[in-house]
Amino acid sequence: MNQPDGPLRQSPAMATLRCVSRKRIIPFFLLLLAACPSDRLGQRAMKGSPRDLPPAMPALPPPALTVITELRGPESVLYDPAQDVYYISNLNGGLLNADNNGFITRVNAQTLAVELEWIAGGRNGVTLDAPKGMALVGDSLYVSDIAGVRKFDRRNGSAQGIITLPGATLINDLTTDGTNVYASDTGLRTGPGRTFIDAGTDSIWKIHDDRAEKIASGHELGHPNGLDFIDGRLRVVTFGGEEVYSLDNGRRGHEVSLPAGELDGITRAANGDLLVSSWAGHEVFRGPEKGPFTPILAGLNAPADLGYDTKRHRLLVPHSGSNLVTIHSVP
Ligand SMILES: [Ca+2]
Ligand SMILES: [Ca+2]
Repeated sequence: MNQPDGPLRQSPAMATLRCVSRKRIIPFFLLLLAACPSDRLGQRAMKGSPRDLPPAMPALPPPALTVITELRGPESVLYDPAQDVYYISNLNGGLLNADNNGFITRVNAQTLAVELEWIAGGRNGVTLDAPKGMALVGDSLYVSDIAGVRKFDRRNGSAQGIITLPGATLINDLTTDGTNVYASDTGLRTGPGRTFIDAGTDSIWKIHDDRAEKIASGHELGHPNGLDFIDGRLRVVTFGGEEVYSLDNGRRGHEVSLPAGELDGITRAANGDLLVSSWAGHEVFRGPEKGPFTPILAGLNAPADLGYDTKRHRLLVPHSGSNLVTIHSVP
């Protein structure tokens, strides 16, 4: 989800990102250099080799390989392995504004060339207001858009229609089991300033053959946000809490708590660890399915729906409050 533009938190990493973000793509070696604090470099020089570092030294967070700028409220990043591209959904305005100015950015995963408005509301017969979560099934890219899910041709971006979810307020994330698409309704409206108001519509939907069916509802869902389908079970993260739970027969099943809440995105690393973003913690956490979770990135401004490049083992992080996507090597 997106916040209005505001000052970046002054973590060293984010200050670095901002000061070098003139171009849309930043050569990764600059960020690698900038991400190594000078005292750390000095310590290595004094000791002679990294092998001599004290064993208790905490691991460095993964530096950004690349920063993509000029985005507008990036909510979600999705890797398409068939075409080897990243899609980035851009709200371009409020979470619930029907302004037809949302757009989808496409990034070549090999060259990192950016096509900023690959799909754009108001062009080529496309309507797109506030795009958020995305999923791929067959030749289609599904994109959540306030109270509906729009379909586009994943190869050329042409519009393929909309699936409405009656009574939904804030359709947020999408995922798929390969056949069906699942959608979360976070059940929130935006209030004054940066607040949210309970809309009472928390729910999980299943879309099959372009028809939507509500498979869970109620406040017990905890304002569901990010979704992922793992080992035959749907996993849900709560924006209203600190939990990741499995949805079993429409109810919360096994769950695990994280160190901070307002959870948004969920994806998996190459070894199966879960990667979860937290607005309240300004962090991305990593951990095995049963926990514990530890932060691997910090100082993030509204980190939203994470993506993962399964070919290159890269974590794709939308900083929705800072109009950036950063890409990190996370094996
Ligand atoms: Ca918009
Ligand atoms: Ca989300």
